[in-house]
Amino acid sequence: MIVERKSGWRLLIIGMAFVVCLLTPGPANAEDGYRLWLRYDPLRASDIAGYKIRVTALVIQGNSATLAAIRRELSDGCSGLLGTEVPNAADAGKAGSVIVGTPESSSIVAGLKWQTELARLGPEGFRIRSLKLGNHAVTVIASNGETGALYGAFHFLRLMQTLQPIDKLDIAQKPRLQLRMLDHWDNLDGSVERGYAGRSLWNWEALPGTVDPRLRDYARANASIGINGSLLNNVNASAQILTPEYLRKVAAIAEVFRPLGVRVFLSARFSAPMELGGLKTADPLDSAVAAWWKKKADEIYHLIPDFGGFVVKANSEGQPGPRTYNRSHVDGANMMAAALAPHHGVVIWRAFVYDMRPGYDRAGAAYENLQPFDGKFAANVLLQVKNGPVDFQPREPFHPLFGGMPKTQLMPELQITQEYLGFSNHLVFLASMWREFFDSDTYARGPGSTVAKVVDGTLEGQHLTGIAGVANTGTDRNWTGHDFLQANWYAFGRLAWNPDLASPQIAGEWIKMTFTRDPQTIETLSRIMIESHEAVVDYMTPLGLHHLMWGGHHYGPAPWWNTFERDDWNPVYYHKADARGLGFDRTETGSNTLSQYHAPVRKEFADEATCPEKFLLWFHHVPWDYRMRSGHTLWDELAQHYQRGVNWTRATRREWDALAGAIDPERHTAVAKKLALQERDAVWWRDACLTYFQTFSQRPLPAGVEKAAKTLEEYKAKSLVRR
Ligand code: GCW
Repeated sequence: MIVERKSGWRLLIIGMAFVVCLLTPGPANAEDGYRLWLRYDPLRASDIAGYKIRVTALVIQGNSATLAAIRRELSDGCSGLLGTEVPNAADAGKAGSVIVGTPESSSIVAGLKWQTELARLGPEGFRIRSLKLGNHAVTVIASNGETGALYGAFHFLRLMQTLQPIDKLDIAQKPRLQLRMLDHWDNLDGSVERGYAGRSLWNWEALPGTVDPRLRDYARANASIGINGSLLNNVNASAQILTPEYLRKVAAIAEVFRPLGVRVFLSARFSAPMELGGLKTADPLDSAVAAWWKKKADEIYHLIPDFGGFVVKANSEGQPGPRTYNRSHVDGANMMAAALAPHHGVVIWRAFVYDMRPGYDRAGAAYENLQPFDGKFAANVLLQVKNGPVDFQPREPFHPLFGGMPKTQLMPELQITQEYLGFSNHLVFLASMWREFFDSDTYARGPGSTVAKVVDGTLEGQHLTGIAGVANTGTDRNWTGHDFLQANWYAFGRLAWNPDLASPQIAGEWIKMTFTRDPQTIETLSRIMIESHEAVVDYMTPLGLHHLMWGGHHYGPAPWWNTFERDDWNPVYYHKADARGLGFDRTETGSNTLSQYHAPVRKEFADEATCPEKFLLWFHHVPWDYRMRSGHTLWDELAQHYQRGVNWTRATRREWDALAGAIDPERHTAVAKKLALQERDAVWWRDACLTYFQTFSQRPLPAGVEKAAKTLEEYKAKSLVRR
């Protein structure tokens, strides 16, 4: 009997499950994160009412591939969000028509006589206005360029996705930066350097014959946030990418990206003329070398007329470069720039140069190597500088080259992939970190000379501007490994478009488009995201500590590490813990690389009393008993920061668990698993770091800070890498 009853229940459960399956969308719509923030599921009836009368037909005249992409996106987007088919129409004969185009593609747009305004906004800017055509209330999305019209279309969709009114629109926008690029550190064998979301998206073996349809979705996602360039291969480059065989593959990718406004760039190995051309040298002043690059550029542009240009990592971490031939960075960059100039291509020269010298400070190396060349680079060269002077640490002060090279076009390089921030396991919203960077005042031209103004060209009147983000994408179904880290791709694009956007705004938009429109849940998620960066800094590298991570993989803590052949790859080089205290003295009594900043910044950072405590140990070696502003000793405060970081991961897990009913089960479970890893790692960071630093401080842990579960020897024994 019991058995029978059980099977009766089982049948009922199976029956119910079947009904549930019929009612819920099938695998194509499964909440696996694939759709990113471009989810066009129907809005609630109450939200739609105002939209429906404003969006009754799509009027997109003309026939180019970009116009077709606009038509498809708006049709999918509007029909999806409004839960009803929004038809295409040939003319604006209906109230609620949404008209999109350029003065060339659309007679309606041309008839509006917006030429002056559209010219001011440029080919990527757009104007969106609600107006009357005849007797009909319509919406016009116009640009001088089709890419601008595409961006306008995405903006319009975003307004509805984020529940903004669309009845009285009067919007004019243009990107503040010209080159808005994702840099992929993808190798030709499909692996991704510092990639934590699967393999490379480019399937080189299948190309050019087969192009994965996913590449179109990648380009769409980029276009939706205004990203207009993609560096396809690792800056630790193989020359092979420049062979005719590979260039054809690159051209096939470029074909797919082009309608969506994304141009391709390639990392060029400086020694390619030797490896591919059989030359005996890659000396940039050798005429055969220059001729080789010129020919190569011609060949590339023949295949890819809108090719963006080269990114070059030269004389950095073992890569070849002009210094190998006793030539300067300028010699190298300008020689390559001359090859690209006739085609309007650019050279993006990386400033990540830090040849070890005994007793030197790595944080000052890029400035020492590059700053003397200010004003010497050709007009089509940009110098790509990481946000901080060391290397994408959880927190760094801004790089002193920003504000230090007024006559050079500087292009920040941010890292979206989380090499030093817990890979794709840790929830960290990087917009807060980037905000801090953009808002930093360089004082290059007095107060208010923020990094944002250096970068967007307004401070020094630069003509060519740009920004790059090292991508966190891969073949994982949800693109970024962790559902929340899609937000960093999104935030990068939004900030590249407008470096003044506030992080809560970006977080809010993203949450509404990606997870939920429930106000209470938005508030919780937004708070978690905004708090996350400080929390990660707390449990990894508080108070200006940096570079404490394990080995070559950079996951987990190893402050004791001192066995790499290069001093400046060892954590002990950076924290300098001893019986007296902790931190790197970069003031006059130490390396004095603080002198690379302008006087007001230098003065503020040089004095322990005025140095922001978040940078204290970056610039100073501070005694363990030093009194912090809170009144606590350095040691106690350090320990409290570590504990605070751990507490945050626990509180966040609880909050996330409580949202079980508010988030779809698939992504809720996936994120919950990641948060468990994050707590585990935070505890590990706290315990390993404090146990180790305690051997120097010789002080007890303050009240409220938990004791480590293991001995220092045990922490040292094993690195833990989980992806
Ligand atoms: O952050 C470091 C990474 C290297 C990287 C290098 C760089 C591509 O550990 O993996 O190499 O920076 O930016 O060149």
